[in-house]
Amino acid sequence: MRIFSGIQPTGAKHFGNYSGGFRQYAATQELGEAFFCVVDLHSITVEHDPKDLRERTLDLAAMLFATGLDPQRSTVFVQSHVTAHAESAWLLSAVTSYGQLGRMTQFKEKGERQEFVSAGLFTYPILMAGDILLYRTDRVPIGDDQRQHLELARDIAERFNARFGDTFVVPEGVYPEVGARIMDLQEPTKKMSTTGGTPQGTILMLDPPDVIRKKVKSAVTDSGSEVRRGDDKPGVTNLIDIMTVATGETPGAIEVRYDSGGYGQFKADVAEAVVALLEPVQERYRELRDDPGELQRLLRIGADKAREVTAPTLEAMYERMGFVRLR
Ligand code: AQP
Repeated sequence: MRIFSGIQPTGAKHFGNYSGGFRQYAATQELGEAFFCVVDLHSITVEHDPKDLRERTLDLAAMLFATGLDPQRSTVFVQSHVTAHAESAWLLSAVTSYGQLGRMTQFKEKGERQEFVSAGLFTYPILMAGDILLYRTDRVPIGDDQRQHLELARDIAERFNARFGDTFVVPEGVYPEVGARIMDLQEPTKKMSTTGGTPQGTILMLDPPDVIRKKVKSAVTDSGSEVRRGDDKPGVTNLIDIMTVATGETPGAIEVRYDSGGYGQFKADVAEAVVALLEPVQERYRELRDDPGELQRLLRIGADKAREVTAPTLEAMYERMGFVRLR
């Protein structure tokens, strides 16, 4: 079984990315042949600083290993090192509907927040479809916010297969049972996010313990004092989900434990659970981030493997679409 997922080197990564991304990557790498990609080409769809992109790309690569990706098991690489990604996006644009792209929620939401809305922000899901389809991917571990883009990738695969012959596997999304959408601590009806969230409501992967404690302590909770999940309790539901992600306990077990205890102790324990999870990750991250030679070495191995695997798929796309190939 083939597994693929990508993560953007935009901004500082947060606990939502951990829940829908990093931890799922580490878990799914056990299930088959896994590819995880730092999707730097996606990061230029909103305004970016070149120096920042360079640093963030290496930061994120280090974070992928620090959160448990094993270079012996998984192929970890940077998207722009494998030119098949950009090429496939152009070819797939021929089988992508303009109307469907315009209905993408992320485009609408991010577009509203930008002064300059780039064409890349609009065509981004085609690049993402190429990322996934090039690997003939069976499973894509992602968070709930990427569901619509994955559906689009499936439509693109089906349309290409129908028009040009069976080329792509139609991939399935893998979403966590709990924590597929971690919410902003200050605005628990909005997802925790790099570009759209509140700074105080976003737990960063590299936040020091005291900052994490402060953010969790000041999280917005709901009226009443029961610790239980429910549509009427978005703030508490989110904190229970965060604790579930951090400890591996079930939400039910957490509800029972804090049954009538009020929010104070509960919040303090959620914060400690997150600190206990992230402290060792931060330590491994620093070690690797301080060793750029080793990072380069690992990323080169990943890029070589990714090029090798994607070359036949890209070649089949060109062939089937009617391009003359040099022999
Ligand atoms: N709040 C979230 N809860 C659960 N999963 C989430 N993901 C993102 N936010 C949450 C998942 O993290 C993975 C990597 O995301 P990304 O960095 O590639 O892209 P993104 O979805 O654009 O991330 P952000 O940080 O939320 O940025 P904004 O809001 O600016 O777009 C993906 O699998 C994603 O589902």
